[in-house]
Amino acid sequence: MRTLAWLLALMPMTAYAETHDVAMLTRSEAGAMIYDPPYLEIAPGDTVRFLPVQGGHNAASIPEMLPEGAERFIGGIDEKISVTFGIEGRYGIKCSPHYGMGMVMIVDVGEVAEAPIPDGVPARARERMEEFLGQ
Ligand SMILES: [Cu+2]
Repeated sequence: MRTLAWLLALMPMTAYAETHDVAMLTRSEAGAMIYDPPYLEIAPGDTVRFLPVQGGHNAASIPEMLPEGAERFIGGIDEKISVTFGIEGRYGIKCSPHYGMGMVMIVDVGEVAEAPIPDGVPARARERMEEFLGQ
């Protein structure tokens, strides 16, 4: 018990927020027009950096896949943006020019209740989301 108390005393008091990198790609082994990785599970307070590794893409929140109280975001084409996800829930993210081609990703922050993909999501984007989510 004494040893355990000593070890606990050495541990930092706060958990540090993590940063996750996502590459925006035109083509790769995993397919065309993708975010790599296309799906992340992160903790509230973590940050995701969207990196324009190949040209012509951006990262924008999908309005109908934004938890209540969370702020919308939209990066410019070829802009590297960092987004800190403070509010729990499921976030849909799209590349504005390639949304219809299925260039989307999902970020699940904290505890996420299973929910259907909203009707407004284009068919190819929906298919890809179902793939990531294993639905
Ligand atoms: Cu794109």
